[in-house]
Amino acid sequence: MKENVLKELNRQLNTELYSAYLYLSMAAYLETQNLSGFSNWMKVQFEEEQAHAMKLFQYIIDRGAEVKLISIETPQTEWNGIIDVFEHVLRHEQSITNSINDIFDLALKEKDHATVNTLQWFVKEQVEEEAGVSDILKSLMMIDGKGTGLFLLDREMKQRQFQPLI
Ligand code: OFO
Repeated sequence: MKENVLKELNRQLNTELYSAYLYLSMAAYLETQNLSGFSNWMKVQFEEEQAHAMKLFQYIIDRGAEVKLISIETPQTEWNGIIDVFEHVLRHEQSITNSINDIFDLALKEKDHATVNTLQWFVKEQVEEEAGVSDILKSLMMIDGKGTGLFLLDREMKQRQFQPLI
């Protein structure tokens, strides 16, 4: 694998671990807001991001290249309510999409077909992630992030369970 592609894959691995850390921080914050359903949603998100990181980890190993772990940035710990949290999640996922697209472009340029193929999974996943978060944000806006609507939505968020990636 070309050195520049490997470097970007290792950087993305770190970004996925940071995403996990960010969502775990959001889960902790949401517990302080008595939103245990939304906190559960974030804990599942935390697991998903770790699985994304491991997908890249295994891919790098399978290509006979070296995984290089670096320190994970400290995540934000306070937000201004539930709408602020989900606006942040959407912005974050959009930045992940851009990051994946950039590596995809690089892999295409380097004619690294195996990496292009692996990243295709991430491209599709990002469409689903952004759509899911955007739906939740729209529901939160509709109920103005409070009242009975928030109580019911929090109950719905409690149902989310981690599904192993395929
Ligand atoms: Fe949320 O998709 Fe990975 O980072």
